[in-house]
Amino acid sequence: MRFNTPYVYSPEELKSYFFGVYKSAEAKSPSTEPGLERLRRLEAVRIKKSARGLADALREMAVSMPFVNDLHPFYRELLELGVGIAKYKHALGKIGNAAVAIKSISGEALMALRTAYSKEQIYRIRKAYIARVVDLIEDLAPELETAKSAAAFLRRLPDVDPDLFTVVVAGAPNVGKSSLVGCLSTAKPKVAEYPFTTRQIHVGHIFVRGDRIQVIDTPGLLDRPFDEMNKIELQAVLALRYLAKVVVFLVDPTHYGGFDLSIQINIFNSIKNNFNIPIIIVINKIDLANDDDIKKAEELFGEIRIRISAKTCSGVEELKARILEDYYVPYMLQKLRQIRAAER
Ligand SMILES: Nc1nc2c(ncn2[C@@H]2O[C@H](COP(=O)(O)OP(=O)(O)OP(=O)(O)O)[C@@H](O)[C@H]2O)c(=O)[nH]1
Ligand SMILES: [Mg+2]
Repeated sequence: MRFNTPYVYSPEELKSYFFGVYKSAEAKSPSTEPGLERLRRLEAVRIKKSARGLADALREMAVSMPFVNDLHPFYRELLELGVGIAKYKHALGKIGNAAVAIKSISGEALMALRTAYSKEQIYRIRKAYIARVVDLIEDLAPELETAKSAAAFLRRLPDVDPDLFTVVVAGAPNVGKSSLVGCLSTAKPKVAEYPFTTRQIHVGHIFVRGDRIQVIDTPGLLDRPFDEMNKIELQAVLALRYLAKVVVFLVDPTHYGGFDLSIQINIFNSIKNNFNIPIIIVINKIDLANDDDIKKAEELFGEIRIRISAKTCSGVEELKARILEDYYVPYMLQKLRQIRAAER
């Protein structure tokens, strides 16, 4: 899902927009009208137009941002991680309320204007109106800042469709997850010889006759409890919790990746014990691993039937076939059965 977020103005931009509308407003009055009436009429038009313009801009910002309750839990939790839901709601609420407050400020000014009996009094009303509006805009600075960073954050989020059948590739850092996702799907994520290369979720697709399977590359997981994970690791956890229909757990049996098999098995056990999702264990870097490495990994992880090299993509076709035959097709058949049963 791609988020359309509005342009979020800074306090300075809002002020200059407000003054621009205020100054450009004109009022037609008959040439016979006395000066005081002419001034009153002009001032009333300026107040009305500037207040309406500002209120519309504020309301538009507040209502064009995604509503938290409409978000899929995956995106809701990402927003919680990246911005904080309470902070987000508070900011949009305050911006929306400011739109209402502008109307009452202008209403009061217009009321006072009606009974003003001198030019000086009209100038005082104008000054007080402008000062209150400027205060209100300046008071919104932290909330506008939050809304601006939330909009940027939402625009950067991966384009995930939570309804598609999804394969999540997970494992320790540097085991070859991004390389595998590159072999398996349309995505071409960044691959590098150092750990923590992938810092956010990346999405690719496998096209199967008229349908798509979503493949998700995740940041590497470390062997530690969920409550000690950083925001980057937690994105992998969210993909597992909300999107995965099957997990490809990638194991690096060599010493080159930098994460020992004892660490990798703990990460595997943590996924197995905390998520109720089928896991395919895949052993990677077989072009580099020696027989001893592979034997050790097999003993530790139990029956490993798929060995690949994500560097050359060898063995990946077999993995793809397993995903399709063992998980995707049964899942789709089950879904079809449910639809038929519901129609009966
Ligand atoms: N020889 C060999 N190298 C591999 C293989 N798979 C990945 N690599 C190398 O291992 C390094 C890490 O690969 P990535 O695909 O970036 O690993 P990752 O798991 O996505 O790493 P993070 O995103 O940092 O967690 C790169 O230098 C890859 O070229 C493989 O099958 N054989
Ligand atoms: Mg990676």
